[in-house]
Amino acid sequence: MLTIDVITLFPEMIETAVSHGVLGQALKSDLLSVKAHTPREFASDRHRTVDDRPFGGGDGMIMLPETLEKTIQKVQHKTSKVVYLSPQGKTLTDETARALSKEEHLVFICGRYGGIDQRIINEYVDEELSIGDYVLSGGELGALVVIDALARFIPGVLGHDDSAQKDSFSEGLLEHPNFTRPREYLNQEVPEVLLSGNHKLIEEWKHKVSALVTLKKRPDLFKEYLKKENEKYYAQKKKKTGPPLKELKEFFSQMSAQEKQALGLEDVREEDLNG
Ligand code: 9D3
Repeated sequence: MLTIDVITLFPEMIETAVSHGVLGQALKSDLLSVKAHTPREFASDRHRTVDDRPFGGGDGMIMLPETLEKTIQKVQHKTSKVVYLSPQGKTLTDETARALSKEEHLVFICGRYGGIDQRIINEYVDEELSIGDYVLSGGELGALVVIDALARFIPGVLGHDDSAQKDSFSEGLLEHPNFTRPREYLNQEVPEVLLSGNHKLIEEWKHKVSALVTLKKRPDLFKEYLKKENEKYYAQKKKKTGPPLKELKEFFSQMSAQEKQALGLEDVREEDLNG
Protein backbone atom coordinates (compact mmCIF):
# COMPACT_ATOMS: atom_id res chain seq x y z
CA MET A 1 0.00 0.00 0.00
CA LEU A 2 1.17 3.53 -0.81
CA THR A 3 1.53 5.64 2.33
CA ILE A 4 1.62 9.43 2.14
CA ASP A 5 2.60 11.62 5.07
CA VAL A 6 1.90 15.32 4.57
CA ILE A 7 3.75 17.90 6.65
CA THR A 8 1.67 21.05 6.97
CA LEU A 9 0.64 23.83 9.33
CA PHE A 10 -2.97 23.11 8.27
CA PRO A 11 -3.53 19.35 8.74
CA GLU A 12 -7.32 19.73 8.56
CA MET A 13 -7.06 21.06 5.03
CA ILE A 14 -5.52 17.74 3.97
CA GLU A 15 -7.71 15.46 6.11
CA THR A 16 -10.95 17.08 4.99
CA ALA A 17 -10.09 17.09 1.30
CA VAL A 18 -9.02 13.43 1.14
CA SER A 19 -12.11 12.20 2.99
CA HIS A 20 -14.43 12.75 0.00
CA GLY A 21 -15.23 10.92 -3.22
CA VAL A 22 -12.81 8.56 -4.94
CA LEU A 23 -9.98 9.44 -2.54
CA GLY A 24 -12.17 8.89 0.52
CA GLN A 25 -13.15 5.45 -0.82
CA ALA A 26 -9.51 4.57 -1.52
CA LEU A 27 -8.55 5.43 2.07
CA LYS A 28 -11.49 3.43 3.46
CA SER A 29 -10.50 0.43 1.32
CA ASP A 30 -6.86 0.66 2.45
CA LEU A 31 -5.60 1.15 -1.10
CA LEU A 32 -3.87 4.29 0.08
CA SER A 33 -3.06 6.00 3.37
CA VAL A 34 -2.84 9.77 3.84
CA LYS A 35 -1.88 11.25 7.21
CA ALA A 36 -1.18 14.89 8.05
CA HIS A 37 1.44 16.05 10.57
CA THR A 38 2.09 19.51 11.89
CA PRO A 39 5.47 20.91 12.96
CA ARG A 40 3.58 22.72 15.72
CA GLU A 41 3.71 19.42 17.62
CA PHE A 42 7.47 20.03 18.06
CA ALA A 43 7.36 23.73 18.91
CA SER A 44 8.27 24.13 22.55
CA ASP A 45 7.99 27.86 23.20
CA ARG A 46 4.93 29.53 24.71
CA HIS A 47 3.57 30.57 21.28
CA ARG A 48 4.39 27.26 19.56
CA THR A 49 6.33 29.21 16.92
CA VAL A 50 6.88 27.41 13.59
CA ASP A 51 7.90 30.26 11.27
CA ASP A 52 9.92 33.44 11.26
CA ARG A 53 10.81 36.43 9.09
CA PRO A 54 13.31 35.84 6.29
CA PHE A 55 16.93 36.94 6.81
CA GLY A 56 17.63 39.85 4.49
CA GLY A 57 13.94 40.81 4.41
CA GLY A 58 11.19 39.96 1.93
CA ASP A 59 7.53 38.94 1.76
CA GLY A 60 6.01 36.10 3.72
CA MET A 61 7.16 34.01 6.64
CA ILE A 62 9.66 31.15 6.35
CA MET A 63 9.03 27.85 8.16
CA LEU A 64 11.65 27.30 10.84
CA PRO A 65 14.06 24.45 10.04
CA GLU A 66 14.13 22.78 13.44
CA THR A 67 10.44 21.98 13.93
CA LEU A 68 10.22 20.99 10.27
CA GLU A 69 13.23 18.65 10.60
CA LYS A 70 11.75 16.96 13.66
CA THR A 71 8.51 16.35 11.78
CA ILE A 72 10.39 14.90 8.79
CA GLN A 73 12.38 12.61 11.08
CA LYS A 74 9.17 11.42 12.75
CA VAL A 75 7.74 10.09 9.45
CA GLN A 76 10.78 9.39 7.23
CA HIS A 77 12.26 5.93 6.66
CA LYS A 78 14.84 4.38 4.30
CA THR A 79 12.46 3.96 1.36
CA SER A 80 10.77 7.36 1.64
CA LYS A 81 10.70 9.82 -1.22
CA VAL A 82 10.55 13.37 0.12
CA VAL A 83 8.72 15.86 -2.12
CA TYR A 84 8.62 19.60 -1.52
CA LEU A 85 5.68 21.42 -3.12
CA SER A 86 6.95 24.76 -4.35
CA PRO A 87 6.60 27.27 -7.18
CA GLN A 88 10.27 26.54 -8.03
CA GLY A 89 9.57 22.85 -8.71
CA LYS A 90 9.16 20.94 -11.97
CA THR A 91 5.57 21.21 -13.17
CA LEU A 92 3.44 18.17 -12.36
CA THR A 93 2.41 16.03 -15.34
CA ASP A 94 0.39 12.85 -15.71
CA GLU A 95 3.71 10.99 -16.06
CA THR A 96 5.09 12.38 -12.76
CA ALA A 97 1.84 11.42 -11.05
CA ARG A 98 2.07 7.90 -12.47
CA ALA A 99 5.69 7.52 -11.31
CA LEU A 100 4.87 8.76 -7.79
CA SER A 101 2.00 6.26 -7.53
CA LYS A 102 4.58 3.43 -7.79
CA GLU A 103 6.50 4.59 -4.68
CA GLU A 104 6.09 2.89 -1.34
CA HIS A 105 6.22 5.95 0.92
CA LEU A 106 5.88 9.62 0.07
CA VAL A 107 6.53 12.58 2.37
CA PHE A 108 5.01 15.82 1.09
CA ILE A 109 6.29 19.04 2.62
CA CYS A 110 3.93 22.01 2.31
CA GLY A 111 5.43 25.42 2.85
CA ARG A 112 3.38 28.43 3.71
CA TYR A 113 3.61 31.66 1.72
CA GLY A 114 7.31 32.51 1.89
CA GLY A 115 8.44 28.89 1.83
CA ILE A 116 10.88 26.85 3.95
CA ASP A 117 14.52 27.26 4.97
CA GLN A 118 16.78 26.25 2.03
CA ARG A 119 18.93 24.03 4.27
CA ILE A 120 16.01 21.62 4.74
CA ILE A 121 15.66 21.35 0.95
CA ASN A 122 19.39 20.67 0.58
CA GLU A 123 19.42 18.00 3.26
CA TYR A 124 16.10 16.18 2.92
CA VAL A 125 14.23 16.91 -0.33
CA ASP A 126 14.44 14.41 -3.22
CA GLU A 127 12.12 16.20 -5.61
CA GLU A 128 10.61 19.69 -5.87
CA LEU A 129 7.19 19.88 -7.55
CA SER A 130 4.99 22.76 -8.70
CA ILE A 131 1.42 22.36 -9.94
CA GLY A 132 1.61 25.22 -12.43
CA ASP A 133 2.68 28.78 -13.08
CA TYR A 134 0.49 30.75 -10.69
CA VAL A 135 0.96 31.78 -7.07
CA LEU A 136 -0.74 29.87 -4.25
CA SER A 137 -0.73 30.84 -0.58
CA GLY A 138 0.87 27.57 0.48
CA GLY A 139 1.73 24.02 -0.58
CA GLU A 140 -1.42 22.29 0.71
CA LEU A 141 -3.52 22.68 -2.45
CA GLY A 142 -0.46 21.57 -4.41
CA ALA A 143 -0.07 18.42 -2.31
CA LEU A 144 -3.79 17.66 -2.69
CA VAL A 145 -3.62 18.04 -6.45
CA VAL A 146 -0.65 15.66 -6.61
CA ILE A 147 -2.39 13.13 -4.33
CA ASP A 148 -5.59 13.26 -6.39
CA ALA A 149 -3.69 12.88 -9.67
CA LEU A 150 -1.54 9.95 -8.48
CA ALA A 151 -4.34 8.03 -6.74
CA ARG A 152 -5.99 7.31 -10.10
CA PHE A 153 -2.97 5.19 -11.04
CA ILE A 154 -3.32 2.90 -8.02
CA PRO A 155 -5.06 -0.31 -9.16
CA GLY A 156 -8.57 -0.51 -7.70
CA VAL A 157 -8.96 3.19 -6.94
CA LEU A 158 -11.09 3.83 -10.01
CA GLY A 159 -14.19 1.78 -10.79
CA HIS A 160 -12.82 -0.51 -13.46
CA ASP A 161 -9.16 -1.36 -13.97
CA ASP A 162 -8.54 0.32 -17.28
CA SER A 163 -10.11 3.76 -16.71
CA ALA A 164 -6.76 5.36 -15.89
CA GLN A 165 -5.28 3.74 -19.02
CA LYS A 166 -8.02 4.90 -21.36
CA ASP A 167 -8.26 8.34 -19.85
CA SER A 168 -7.29 11.56 -21.49
CA PHE A 169 -3.53 12.19 -21.64
CA SER A 170 -2.48 8.54 -21.57
CA GLU A 171 -3.07 8.62 -25.33
CA GLY A 172 -2.39 12.33 -25.57
CA LEU A 173 -5.98 13.22 -26.50
CA LEU A 174 -8.74 15.17 -24.79
CA GLU A 175 -12.02 13.44 -24.07
CA HIS A 176 -15.00 13.49 -26.43
CA PRO A 177 -18.19 15.26 -25.27
CA ASN A 178 -20.62 13.16 -23.24
CA PHE A 179 -24.42 13.00 -23.20
CA THR A 180 -27.09 11.50 -20.97
CA ARG A 181 -30.92 11.57 -20.95
CA PRO A 182 -33.01 13.10 -22.39
CA ARG A 183 -32.24 12.38 -26.05
CA GLU A 184 -33.24 15.90 -27.00
CA TYR A 185 -32.52 18.93 -24.81
CA LEU A 186 -32.27 22.68 -25.45
CA ASN A 187 -33.21 21.84 -29.03
CA GLN A 188 -30.05 19.69 -29.39
CA GLU A 189 -30.01 15.99 -30.23
CA VAL A 190 -27.65 13.36 -28.84
CA PRO A 191 -25.41 12.15 -31.72
CA GLU A 192 -27.19 9.26 -33.45
CA VAL A 193 -24.33 6.73 -33.26
CA LEU A 194 -24.32 6.83 -29.42
CA LEU A 195 -27.87 5.42 -29.49
CA SER A 196 -27.07 2.73 -32.06
CA GLY A 197 -25.84 0.00 -29.70
CA ASN A 198 -23.01 -0.72 -32.17
CA HIS A 199 -20.07 -0.76 -29.74
CA LYS A 200 -17.33 -1.00 -32.33
CA LEU A 201 -18.77 1.96 -34.23
CA ILE A 202 -19.24 3.91 -30.98
CA GLU A 203 -15.61 3.35 -29.90
CA GLU A 204 -14.37 4.49 -33.29
CA TRP A 205 -16.64 7.55 -33.13
CA LYS A 206 -15.41 8.46 -29.63
CA HIS A 207 -11.80 8.15 -30.70
CA LYS A 208 -12.21 10.27 -33.83
CA VAL A 209 -14.26 12.92 -32.01
CA SER A 210 -11.57 13.02 -29.29
CA ALA A 211 -9.00 13.72 -31.98
CA LEU A 212 -11.14 16.51 -33.48
CA VAL A 213 -11.81 18.11 -30.08
CA THR A 214 -8.07 18.00 -29.39
CA LEU A 215 -7.31 19.58 -32.78
CA LYS A 216 -9.68 22.43 -31.96
CA LYS A 217 -8.89 23.02 -28.26
CA ARG A 218 -5.27 21.91 -27.90
CA PRO A 219 -3.49 22.06 -31.27
CA ASP A 220 -0.18 21.48 -29.41
CA LEU A 221 -1.37 18.10 -28.11
CA PHE A 222 -2.89 17.20 -31.48
CA LYS A 223 0.43 17.77 -33.24
CA GLU A 224 2.17 15.35 -30.85
CA TYR A 225 -0.63 12.80 -31.21
CA LEU A 226 -0.53 12.94 -35.00
CA LYS A 227 3.24 12.49 -35.02
CA LYS A 228 2.91 9.27 -32.98
CA GLU A 229 -0.02 7.97 -35.06
CA ASN A 230 1.89 8.61 -38.30
CA GLU A 231 4.95 6.77 -36.96
CA LYS A 232 2.77 3.79 -36.04
CA TYR A 233 1.04 3.90 -39.43
CA TYR A 234 4.19 4.02 -41.55
CA ALA A 235 5.85 1.27 -39.47
CA GLN A 236 2.97 -1.11 -40.39
CA LYS A 237 3.57 -3.53 -43.27
CA LYS A 238 -0.04 -4.38 -44.13
CA LYS A 239 -2.07 -1.17 -43.91
CA LYS A 240 -5.67 -1.69 -42.79
CA THR A 241 -6.63 1.98 -43.06
CA GLY A 242 -5.50 5.13 -44.84
CA PRO A 243 -3.09 7.64 -43.23
CA PRO A 244 -4.40 8.92 -39.84
CA LEU A 245 -5.10 12.51 -40.94
CA LYS A 246 -6.83 11.37 -44.13
CA GLU A 247 -9.07 9.00 -42.11
CA LEU A 248 -9.94 11.83 -39.73
CA LYS A 249 -10.75 14.24 -42.56
CA GLU A 250 -12.99 11.61 -44.14
CA PHE A 251 -14.81 11.09 -40.84
CA PHE A 252 -15.21 14.85 -40.31
CA SER A 253 -16.52 15.45 -43.82
CA GLN A 254 -19.28 12.90 -43.21
CA MET A 255 -20.54 14.61 -40.05
CA SER A 256 -23.75 16.62 -40.33
CA ALA A 257 -23.76 20.33 -39.47
CA GLN A 258 -26.12 19.49 -36.60
CA GLU A 259 -23.73 16.93 -35.14
CA LYS A 260 -20.76 19.31 -35.46
CA GLN A 261 -22.79 21.88 -33.57
CA ALA A 262 -23.70 19.47 -30.77
CA LEU A 263 -20.00 18.63 -30.41
CA GLY A 264 -18.75 22.24 -30.53
CA LEU A 265 -16.87 21.49 -33.76
CA GLU A 266 -18.85 23.88 -35.99
CA ASP A 267 -15.88 26.18 -36.63
CA VAL A 268 -13.40 23.40 -37.52
CA ARG A 269 -12.77 23.55 -41.30
CA GLU A 270 -11.88 20.62 -43.52
CA GLU A 271 -8.75 22.54 -44.56
CA ASP A 272 -7.57 22.29 -40.93
CA LEU A 273 -7.18 18.56 -41.66
CA ASN A 274 -4.92 18.89 -44.66
CA GLY A 275 -1.61 18.32 -42.86
C1 9D3 B 1 7.34 35.47 -0.92
C2 9D3 B 1 6.56 34.64 -1.80
N1 9D3 B 1 7.04 34.40 -3.16
C3 9D3 B 1 8.05 35.25 -3.67
C4 9D3 B 1 7.58 35.80 -4.98
C5 9D3 B 1 7.51 33.01 -3.25
C6 9D3 B 1 6.44 32.06 -2.90
C7 9D3 B 1 6.70 31.08 -1.96
C8 9D3 B 1 5.70 30.19 -1.62
C9 9D3 B 1 5.20 32.12 -3.51
C10 9D3 B 1 4.20 31.20 -3.16
C11 9D3 B 1 4.46 30.26 -2.22
C12 9D3 B 1 3.41 29.30 -1.86
N2 9D3 B 1 3.20 28.34 -2.94
C13 9D3 B 1 3.38 27.06 -2.79
O1 9D3 B 1 3.75 26.63 -1.71
C14 9D3 B 1 3.21 26.18 -3.92
C15 9D3 B 1 2.86 26.43 -5.28
C16 9D3 B 1 2.56 27.64 -5.99
O2 9D3 B 1 2.55 28.75 -5.44
N3 9D3 B 1 2.30 27.55 -7.31
C17 9D3 B 1 2.27 26.38 -7.98
N4 9D3 B 1 2.54 25.23 -7.38
C18 9D3 B 1 2.83 25.27 -6.04
S1 9D3 B 1 3.18 23.95 -5.12
C19 9D3 B 1 3.39 24.81 -3.75
